[in-house]
Amino acid sequence: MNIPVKNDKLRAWIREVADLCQPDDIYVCNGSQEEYTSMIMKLTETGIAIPLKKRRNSYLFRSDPSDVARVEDRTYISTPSRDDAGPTNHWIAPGELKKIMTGLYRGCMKGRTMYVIPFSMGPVGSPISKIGVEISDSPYVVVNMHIMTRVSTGVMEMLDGGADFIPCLHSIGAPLEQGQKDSSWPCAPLEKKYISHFPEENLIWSYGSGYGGNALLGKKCLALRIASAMARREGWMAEHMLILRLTSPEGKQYHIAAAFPSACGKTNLAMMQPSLPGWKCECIGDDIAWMKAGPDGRLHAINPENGFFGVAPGTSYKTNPMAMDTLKENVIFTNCALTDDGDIWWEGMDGDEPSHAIDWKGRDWTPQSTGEAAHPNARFTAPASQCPVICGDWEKPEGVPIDIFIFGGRRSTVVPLVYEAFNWEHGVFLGATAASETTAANIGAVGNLRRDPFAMTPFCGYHMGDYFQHWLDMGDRLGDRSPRIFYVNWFRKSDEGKFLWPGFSENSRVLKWMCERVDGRARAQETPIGLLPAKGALDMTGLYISADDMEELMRVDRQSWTEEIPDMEQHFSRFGDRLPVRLSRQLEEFKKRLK
Ligand code: OXD
Ligand code: MN
Repeated sequence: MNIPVKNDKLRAWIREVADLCQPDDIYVCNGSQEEYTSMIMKLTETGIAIPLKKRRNSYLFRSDPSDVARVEDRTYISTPSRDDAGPTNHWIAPGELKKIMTGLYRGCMKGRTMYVIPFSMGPVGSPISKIGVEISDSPYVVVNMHIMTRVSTGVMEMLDGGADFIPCLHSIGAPLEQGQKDSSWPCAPLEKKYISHFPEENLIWSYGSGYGGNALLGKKCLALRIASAMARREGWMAEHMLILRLTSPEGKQYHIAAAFPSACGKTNLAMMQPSLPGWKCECIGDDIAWMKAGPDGRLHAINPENGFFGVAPGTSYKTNPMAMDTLKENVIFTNCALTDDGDIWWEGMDGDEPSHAIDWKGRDWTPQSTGEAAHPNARFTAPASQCPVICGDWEKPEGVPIDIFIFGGRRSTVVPLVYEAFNWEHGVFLGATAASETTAANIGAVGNLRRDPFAMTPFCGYHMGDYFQHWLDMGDRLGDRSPRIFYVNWFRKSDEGKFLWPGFSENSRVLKWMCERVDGRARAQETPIGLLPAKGALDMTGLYISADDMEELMRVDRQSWTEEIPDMEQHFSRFGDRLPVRLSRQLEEFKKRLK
């Protein structure tokens, strides 16, 4: 078989995978518009992609009902020693895992084409970017990778010139026997799904799922799990963070990176439009930040992705108008409902619900139906460049200098609207103990408190205790050029269960206070948990919140915080002797401040 690839390592890997998986064909992707169009045409002809009359060049896909989300229980960090994967990751020894998966991969692409997808995470040629090559037997993966990553002949030229790459092997795990009819979303049963990472070899093997982060391997697998392990080795950071630029009325720019667990409004904040007159917010990324110290000694961030793979339900002109405007054309929708006039629909969209639609399983749906019309994890895949507020510098190879880190979660009680860490080490403590109440998007009972350090629990490619240490080391290295660290909670409720803070564009008031703290202009008051805005320091011009509600939003109740301590201790105890001493000391100091 002639493989049009000059890079020796890549050619050898393609041969090896082809021998194992036995595809009918091999196709090396070039990322062109023609390639995208011809693949979409084929998917449309077979009924797999449904063209949408109301949105130009946009298509709806429906997954198998068993294959609708990331499968954390089948996701492995396979380090030679179990200890190195840590208590937050599933682990199988590399030899054993490779043996199981090699058995599954044998002949798994029979009857299918094997696509070779060369891609760059980050702008092609940026010193922070990395090259990956995904081999996949899913045309749905190819078209999504076209949007979510940079697939191009430029990447192949770099590979031909000898550039190194991260091999990402993916199969849906559904070989076709001769004459066998294909299903519209072939995949393997749950017990055969494996999403495996070999961080010491920079290698990803995924089998059995065609959905999202299980299959688009540039995203969670490469840009977070493998990249976090590389970043630790190489002295940089790969984080589950949005990146935005805020510009003050005077024209001063601030760059903010924020980490929140799922369902806490990350995409909404990334595209937020400030309610405060004269302030401007631009989006650089909505999910992942890669950051390296620049020649100026500051931390510079790039968004390694090229598109948004966002949760559709709940997205509306009210919650995120900029996302809605991003979705007008050139979008892939997955597991949304189809309206009778050829548009998509999901729960929480503006306007009336349709009187009839086809639900995500392809069945008739009316408002009287029992299930949702769109799956709660229905997604849009959209080019980031289409976002009306994408920052002009979002593809700058050197990235943008980060001024502010934000951590947060969803807490109906206890945690105030905003506070600042006393210093970097205390900020790392805040990130390490970050917690959020579970929502319908998480497993387990709704409303349970779950510690999700740095929003990285499902995405850290090594021992979480070592990850905390890496954050401390980065702070030591950055010194007085480190970003300032804040913690926010947009979700505090009154005793009657009403949200106390309006959120969305009003969050600009909180961001403004942070910027003024960076400039040394805003006043703060010291409390046991950190530095809160002093009375009157938060700009409330044009927003009425009663004095009582404001007080509750900012309340630091020693008793409730003291009640959190056992849970924090238990959380820290999971990391054993890999918990940095500096963090156990932080906890002790916190306890003392609460007395
Ligand atoms: C995502 C996630 O899809 O964090 O971004 O689950
Ligand atoms: Mn995410």
